Amino acid sequence: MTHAFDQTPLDHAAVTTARLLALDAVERAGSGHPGTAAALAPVAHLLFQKHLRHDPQAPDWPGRDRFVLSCGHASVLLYTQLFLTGYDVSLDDLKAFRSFGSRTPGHPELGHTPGVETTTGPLGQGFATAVGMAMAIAHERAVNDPDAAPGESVFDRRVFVLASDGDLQEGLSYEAGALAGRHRLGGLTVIYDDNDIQIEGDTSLTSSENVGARFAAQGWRVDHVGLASDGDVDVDALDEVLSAADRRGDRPHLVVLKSQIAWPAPNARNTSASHGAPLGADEVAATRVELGVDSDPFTVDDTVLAHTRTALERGRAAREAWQVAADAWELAHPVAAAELRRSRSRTLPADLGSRLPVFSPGDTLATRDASGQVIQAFAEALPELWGGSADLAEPNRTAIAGGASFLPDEGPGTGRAGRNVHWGVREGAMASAMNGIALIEGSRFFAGTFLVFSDYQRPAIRLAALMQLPVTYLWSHDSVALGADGPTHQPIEHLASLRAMPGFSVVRPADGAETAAAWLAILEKDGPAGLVLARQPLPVAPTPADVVRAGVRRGAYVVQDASASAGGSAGGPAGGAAGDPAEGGTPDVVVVATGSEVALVLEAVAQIDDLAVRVVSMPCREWFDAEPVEYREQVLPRAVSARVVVEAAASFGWEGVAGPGGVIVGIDEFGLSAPAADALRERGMTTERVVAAVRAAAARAATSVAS
Ligand SMILES: Cc1ncc(C[n+]2csc(CCOP(=O)(O)OP(=O)(O)O)c2C)c(N)n1
Ligand SMILES: [Mg+2]
Repeated sequence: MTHAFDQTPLDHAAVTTARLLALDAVERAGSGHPGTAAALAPVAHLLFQKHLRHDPQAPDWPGRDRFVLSCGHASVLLYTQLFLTGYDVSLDDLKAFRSFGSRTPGHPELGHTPGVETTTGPLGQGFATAVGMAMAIAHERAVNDPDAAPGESVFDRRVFVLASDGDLQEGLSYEAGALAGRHRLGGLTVIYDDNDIQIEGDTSLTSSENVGARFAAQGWRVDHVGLASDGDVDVDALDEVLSAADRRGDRPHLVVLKSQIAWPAPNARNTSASHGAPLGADEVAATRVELGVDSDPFTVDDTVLAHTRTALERGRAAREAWQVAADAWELAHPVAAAELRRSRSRTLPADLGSRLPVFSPGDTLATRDASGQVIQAFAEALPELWGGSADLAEPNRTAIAGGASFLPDEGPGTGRAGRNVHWGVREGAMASAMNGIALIEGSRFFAGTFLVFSDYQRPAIRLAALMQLPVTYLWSHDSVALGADGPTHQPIEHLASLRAMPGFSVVRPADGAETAAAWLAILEKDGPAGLVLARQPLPVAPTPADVVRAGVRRGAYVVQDASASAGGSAGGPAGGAAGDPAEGGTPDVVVVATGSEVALVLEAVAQIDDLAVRVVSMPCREWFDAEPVEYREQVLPRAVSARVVVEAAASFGWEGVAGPGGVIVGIDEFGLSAPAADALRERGMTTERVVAAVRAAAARAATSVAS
């Protein structure tokens, strides 16, 4: 038997208050998105007062359900609920909506506002992030509490999403919806605000699809809720379908909810104009009349507030009850509990570094292969490590050997505790969902594809960087050296474009030893990073392991130095360089290379015996830039203007490292279809070109000194 939300007059008053607060906040800010916030106030009230399990005073409580406002433009809808239910968001915060330094920014931003679970605004992202949250929750439950009855585990948490037309028009929602359906993510509920309005007008301008049928075809349970007789959303009917949908459901749930944007504003309702601009004082006043209230802006009646703040008591009670169950689980599962505490606190086992596979000078292997081996080693030590690839697990080397496939339990080799996620050819949804997985906190997750297809992931990478989420991309096939698949598959501009993104680390190791060190550093630094991996075998440089480990962590280090006093005799491996990279004195020329080009450079400079050439490997510019100036000066002395940078990719962005006297050996055109050796030669990745560049840089420096 279902039961409708027993709305009291106080609930109605609370919804009216929420509607008007949203309109008032937008008026005061002079900008914002009032229409949807006003129309959906009853929906948000229903969720925050009844369906969402949350404690406003404990916004980080791990047992809470998650709410994702995918249509982030309606942020004031969320802020209003956060204020009314008793989060650390005040009426003054609502008055400061969209202003500098406020807790109530234009779009919800993680870390800005207690109760905001993820940054949203780029349409489609919140929806796909929520799919990842539901995946991570299902995984965590299966790992830790597989025997609990459905709905009875402390790990059962639900994810609620509000999505708009734009969210579901984005192709990303197709990918993410398909994944949620395939994985039968019962903990996911999406309320689709089917208001037939978007910025340019009626959605019939752009869409004729049956959205509900689309999701049903993807395996979702779909319900439809029409308008109430007065034109408001039918919150009772919504409550019924939410209550009826099995809380322990074995399918994600979409509710196609009819609404009228800006209802009940008498003139603005149902107009696209109400989407993204203040309604105006007259229309807000008319809305007050429509609602039968005669109040000043930002008025909140004490009895209304007392009513909405009953959420505090309910939240506390829910959390305490949950805590009792969580304590019981801990007592019964001490080992798993200790692991969970460790992984949620983002602590790594102290001996992790000693578990890394060792790659020694003389070994030759592709960095993607080295990464694959590191994954196996880490998978043993880190139960929280899981990952997958967008249908490229083999070429990306992302499979965890012996790990099951993350799927509903469908027989041997499957199950939600599975550590290998098969994303299908859905790079975008994989990336967005990885953000959601990271937001559930206990996991360490990696996602693989070819570097060239990072373009499909960029919006999610950007959000990961903005939120500083610990996501790890594994991008293999990192240059024209992937060969005969040709220019469509050969990345050129990707490294530069990814490096241009603030807060994201692009890590391109030179060989197996650097790859192992890079993986460790990525986990230790615990921020958003992409590990860029080569397909072709590469020799491990003759650098001592401790130098590599320390140097990679710092982003750049001297791989080989040359003694200036020796008049250009190559100094050999930088044995003592960890402590004193400048040991060999000031070089004539510094050559900086990343990834596969380090080996190329070492080969090239072996042919130069009349100049003191230092070779610097720079696997991560962002990490190097964060080092103290003294270290950077040691590695790249300002006094040496003769610099060469070598990277088999667009030269764009290297000017700062090369300096005015420097030479950049890059590839500033698309690649070509040819075996690796031919492709490299045709695009100028040759020892001859490197040698010529070193000589040119040295000559330039000599001229500028002379002049
Ligand atoms: C990826 C992306 N493209 C464009 C926008 C700009 N934008 C914000 S809302 C919106 C569409 C509004 O229509 P709808 O999603 O139906 O929201 P409603 O007005 O009904 O709340 C657009 C194009 C955006 N936020 N994200
Ligand atoms: Mg709309």
